[in-house]
Amino acid sequence: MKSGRPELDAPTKLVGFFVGIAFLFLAALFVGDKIGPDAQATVATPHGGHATHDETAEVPAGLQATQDGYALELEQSVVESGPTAAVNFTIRGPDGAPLTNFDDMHTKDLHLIVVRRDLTEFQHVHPTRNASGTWSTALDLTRPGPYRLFTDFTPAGGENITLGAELTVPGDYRPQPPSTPNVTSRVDGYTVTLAGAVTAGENSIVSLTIEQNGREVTDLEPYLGAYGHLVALRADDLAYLHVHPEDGPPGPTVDFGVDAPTAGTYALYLDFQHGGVVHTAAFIIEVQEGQA
Ligand SMILES: [Cu+2]
Repeated sequence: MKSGRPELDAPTKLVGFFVGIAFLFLAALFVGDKIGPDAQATVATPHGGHATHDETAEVPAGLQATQDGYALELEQSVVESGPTAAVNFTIRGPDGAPLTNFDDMHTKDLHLIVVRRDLTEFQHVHPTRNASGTWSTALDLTRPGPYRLFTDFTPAGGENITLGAELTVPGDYRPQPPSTPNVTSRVDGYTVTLAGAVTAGENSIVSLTIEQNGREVTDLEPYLGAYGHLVALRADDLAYLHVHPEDGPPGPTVDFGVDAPTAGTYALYLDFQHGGVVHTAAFIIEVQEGQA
């Protein structure tokens, strides 16, 4: 005669085992259902907030040499210092062939923006493309150092895209200390004043007022289809922002819509044409945190 706790017979143990497995399986399904899609849908942003998956998928422009099947290939990533340094590159399309069909953007097929890493050199040029799809230009690379090149273009029938690539000019590089914010820029006898706060995550309007010898300039000449062209870069990583010129008179004030993805320090470069010459005014601004 047995005493104490009765032992289960073998079939009962087996049933218990299968019930247990089934329970674990269901529990796993339940947990997976709870954390799976939600965990994917919510991704932490660099500043600790949360955004939907779709929003974080939109990486700022200019940080990649390859994006959406398009690739920027520099013929040389090291170029000797000089005032008219030859730079050649190719944009390859999703089929791997050099891209030769572009949609006109601000009157050009492609805009090449060149900055030195310490933000003290800026060039905006329009290279020429040969029949095989190779783009060529001459850059003023007198000052050695690391440079970033941005190609801003729209494939025919496609979306605007900005690819970025690194270029090094060997030599004695003495990076300038980070600039402090400035809303006044003096260039070639002009004084350009920036007004308007930029808020992260919003389309913010900045107004640039141009004076020459203390008098407001009201006869700006069209440049790239507007009375000015503005480039905005995030100082930390040289992310390239979307900037849209607003319609307005030929001075003294030109407005732009700026989309800054995050708070922090940004460099702004305004190209404007007056007296048949293109001038560039440079600014450093602090973008403020948006409403979460
Ligand atoms: Cu351009």
